[in-house]
Amino acid sequence: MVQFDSVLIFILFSSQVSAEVYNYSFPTNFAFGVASSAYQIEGAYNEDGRTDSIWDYNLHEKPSWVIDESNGDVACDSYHKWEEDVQLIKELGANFYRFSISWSRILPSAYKDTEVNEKGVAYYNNLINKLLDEGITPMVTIYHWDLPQSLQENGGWMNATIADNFVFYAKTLFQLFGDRVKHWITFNEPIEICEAGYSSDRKAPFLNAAGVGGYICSHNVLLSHGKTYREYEKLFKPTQRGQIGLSAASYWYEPKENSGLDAEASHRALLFSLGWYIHPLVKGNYPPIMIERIDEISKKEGFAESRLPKFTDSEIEMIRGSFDFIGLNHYTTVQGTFGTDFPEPSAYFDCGVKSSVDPEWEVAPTSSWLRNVPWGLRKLLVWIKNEYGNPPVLITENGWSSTATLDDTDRIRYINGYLLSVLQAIHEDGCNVLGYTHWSLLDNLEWLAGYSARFGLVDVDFNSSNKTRTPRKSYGVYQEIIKSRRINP
Ligand code: GBH
Repeated sequence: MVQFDSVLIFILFSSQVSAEVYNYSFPTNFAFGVASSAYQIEGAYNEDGRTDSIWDYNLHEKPSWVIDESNGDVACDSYHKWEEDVQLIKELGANFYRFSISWSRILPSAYKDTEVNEKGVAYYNNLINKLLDEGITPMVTIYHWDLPQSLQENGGWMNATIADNFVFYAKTLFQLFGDRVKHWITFNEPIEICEAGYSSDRKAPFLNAAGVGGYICSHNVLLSHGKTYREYEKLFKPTQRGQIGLSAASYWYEPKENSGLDAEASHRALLFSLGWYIHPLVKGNYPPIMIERIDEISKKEGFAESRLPKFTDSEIEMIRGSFDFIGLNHYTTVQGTFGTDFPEPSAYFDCGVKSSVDPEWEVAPTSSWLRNVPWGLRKLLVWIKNEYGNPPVLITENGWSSTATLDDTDRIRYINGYLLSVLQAIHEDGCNVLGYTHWSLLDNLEWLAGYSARFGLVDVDFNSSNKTRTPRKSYGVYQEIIKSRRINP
């Protein structure tokens, strides 16, 4: 049986990748990292002057938002256990650590021109300095979904004045840490911040304004990003010489049937998701197909103006080229086909593409949306290359959710497959891929899925008072990949 299984796996696998792929190695300048985010790991939610974010506020108000009614009050307790985290990253051999900074720890009053909280600053200074001491490059996400609640009370990302507050916060970080931090990501996954947070109730602040909220929020996020990039360029880059990008999330959309129609549908879905954010950064404005369709559908629905806000010419100039690298968070693949069976108004109806999955694709035991489809990453990288002129892409997240087991062979299969796919994109397709970041170092608060979906290379015992960390099998495999710079067949 074992024999039979491995033969079968070999046949399945070899239909996707050839044996030569195992001879490829990662280019010398290709970097490996691990990622986390503040609310998901830090805990200490009310310590040392930190104020509430929209996640603290909402999960305290209504714990049932989260499957197991858990929240980030303690999480992995990385606010106290950061030295252990750094040690784990060091032993792993990772080149960089991508983490996010909590806005409400640095600026408890959140708004521009308010006071910096020295204790919050000290926490990140200690972390950054320790990473550098250990030879690990710090990479900072400025905003990973934890908007200070006081700003949400003023409309959050629906209010255009948010840009000034965000730029002030970002400049505060450049001033405080930019002498040592050279890699910045303004926003993690605007589509989740906005579509999930403002068009639906899948993420805080659960605004649920379908077809409207996501577009306004995204517009303000893109303007905030562009302004931040230009301020950095003018005031900090000449001396600090760092790089700024934005991390966009995207599925790969595989045409459901091998037909021109499904290919067109899948292409359109990519423009409406990844293109929503990358198109402005590379070309200055939203994808023309988004503008056309949303304008037309809004009109039919009786809206006086398009639900998609418009950039002015000077805003287009500001946003075009506002990146040093494109951050890509990629987890999985879906199949696309045209469809109109959606509520109106909604971004789904505007896009008009239905998605499904191939039941043959291995599904993650603790995340029903996540399937192991390694070739999807390669196709997505090639799509970006063709669509946007082969910009430098840093894979800022990719990962798998296992059960709490230490023997996570499913995650190992996922990592090997996705990294082989990256090797093919580099060596066979000429894609400009700078590095790979595994999500995540530790098991952590998986938003509304609580602590059940475990994304860590390292297991965290959430029942233990000291949140005991234990490396899984996959930790050793990733360690070996980083060391050998290739995939071991
Ligand atoms: C990332 O988002 C996040 O940046 C990170 O914080 C998170 O922990 C990690 O992924 C793992 O999820 O359940 O059908 O509503 C990845 C993009 C898009 C993946 C929304 C989960 C939920 C699908 N996410 N998706 S559903």
